[in-house]
Amino acid sequence: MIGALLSYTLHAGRHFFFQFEDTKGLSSKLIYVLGGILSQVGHRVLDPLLTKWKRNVIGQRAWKPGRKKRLDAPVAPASTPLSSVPPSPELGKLHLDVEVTEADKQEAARLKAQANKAFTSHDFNAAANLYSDAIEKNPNDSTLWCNRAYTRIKLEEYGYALSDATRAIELDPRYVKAYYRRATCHMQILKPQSAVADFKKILAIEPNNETVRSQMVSTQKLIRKIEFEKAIEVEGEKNPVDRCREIIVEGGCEIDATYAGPKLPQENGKYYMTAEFIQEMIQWFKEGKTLHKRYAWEIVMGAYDHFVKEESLVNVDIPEGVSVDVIGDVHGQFYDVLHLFSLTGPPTEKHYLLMNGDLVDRGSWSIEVILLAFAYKWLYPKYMYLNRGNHEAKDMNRTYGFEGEAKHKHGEQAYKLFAHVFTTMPLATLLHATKPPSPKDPICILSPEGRRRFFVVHGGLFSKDGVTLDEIRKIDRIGRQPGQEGLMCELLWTDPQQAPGRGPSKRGVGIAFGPDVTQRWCTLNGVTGIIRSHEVRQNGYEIEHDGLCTTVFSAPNYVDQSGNKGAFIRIDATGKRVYTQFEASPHPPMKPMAYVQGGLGSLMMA
Ligand SMILES: [Mn+2]
Repeated sequence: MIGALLSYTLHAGRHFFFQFEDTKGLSSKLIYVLGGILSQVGHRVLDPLLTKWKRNVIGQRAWKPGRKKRLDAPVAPASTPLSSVPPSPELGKLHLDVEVTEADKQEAARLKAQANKAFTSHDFNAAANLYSDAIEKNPNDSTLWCNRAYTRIKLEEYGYALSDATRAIELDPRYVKAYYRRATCHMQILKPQSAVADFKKILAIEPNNETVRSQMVSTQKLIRKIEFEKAIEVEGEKNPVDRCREIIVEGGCEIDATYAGPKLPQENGKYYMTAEFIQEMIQWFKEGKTLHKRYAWEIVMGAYDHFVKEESLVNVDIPEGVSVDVIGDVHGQFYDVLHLFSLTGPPTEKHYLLMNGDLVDRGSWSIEVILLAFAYKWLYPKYMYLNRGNHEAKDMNRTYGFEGEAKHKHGEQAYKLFAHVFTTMPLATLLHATKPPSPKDPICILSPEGRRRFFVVHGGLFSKDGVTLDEIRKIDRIGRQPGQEGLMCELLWTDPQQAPGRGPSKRGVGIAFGPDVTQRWCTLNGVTGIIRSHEVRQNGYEIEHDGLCTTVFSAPNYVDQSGNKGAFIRIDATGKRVYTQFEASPHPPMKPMAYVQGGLGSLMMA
């Protein structure tokens, strides 16, 4: 125990010294060097002890979310999430003086070449596995760690990637690319201050690296902006919906004569939505044009009026003769959404649509996608449903493009309106079959009325057992951001894992939940299965946790490089599920994240 504490203190100490180094000056440099030496000694002496202690005392005990997470720390084998990527080997095996035979070095080099090839052909899962095999053979090679970090960035496993990049830096403290990868991870998990620290390290090694210098300056600007916005929030700004209505009453947002796009009809001085307008709007969008700002506001407020009436968990019955299509992340891929809607059909009284969050960010037609979805919500509130995703959130929109795009296309106030209305979107939807399952169907968990029902949510389940549907229904969501913990954060952020129990998140936010967690939760709540999105799946969908947890993802060839299919799930009145896959559609030549502010798009695309 004492050993563990000491090692931890030294580790923390070194982090402190690393921070210290950023504030120039000889004395701090000296302290930093001393800190480094102390920490290395500490690691060498204490780590074997620590590892031993962990094996003996902790054994196979599962990781618990309450325990402090250390992204760069080793994790006991039973606690690591089995995602697409195997976990990092334990720290105990990774001392810097590991003896590697010539034969192992050669084998590692061979595996690395294969991994590089897989990476180039965008098979990131295969690449990550091959780098892991190479690391097994030669854990002293910092390039293997750095390359695997990059691969894991591509897989959006930023928590894992951060730990790999840190390892590469430990092996080679002058490894510029490793600092760059780590800075990327820090940006992705919304820790720009830490990214700046890494940029500074790079500039200390390469003072003439202008790309990094300009990225650092942009990031520092971003930090100031975040602080400025926080200050305003504290002062308490008016609800953006009320503010927009005020501006409209004051005549501050009228349609000018030069506007040549589709026009919303009016009755008694109030705009209303029609199916014809939606068709004209789609056509207008395909011509690369934007709606008048006023119409954008009206559509967002039209959807808002329905969202605010919905509970945080929405109940939707599927009557006889009706089906519901569940759609996963679409991430601003408007041309794929048009293709998808041609497969699902529009929402009607016989056919509902449920979009399961992450409609915006990444793709550069996020405005087109969200306005289309909101227009349908306004027109058909009982046939069109939307759940909030982790990207319907301010901090994500700032980083992943939607904020920049919304301001570019419709201005500052429109973005504020979107940001607020996102907080009114429900967090989950419970789809109830109204007919009993056929006696021939396999036995499954049923509702108290003996019907199949599905819990549809963007991320997944919780860091604790026993959460009831009622608790979810009562979550106070309006005006709130998901944050870093709590039920709302977990609904929007968590991922399933193959190993039982719970594990740390590969993303660095939320947790991972195992098949037993899903089983217990579904049994407790009489839920036949969870349908969630949030993660790319090569086939567009994947049935996991013994059929109780299904992932559906609807952005084919995600960010123009994942090569995955998209899918949607159709559910009928008996709760039968049918899966449909689709391929990516061509789109005009515009890159994902084109609107990320301050020229940070290239960094975020890494
Ligand atoms: Mn997501």
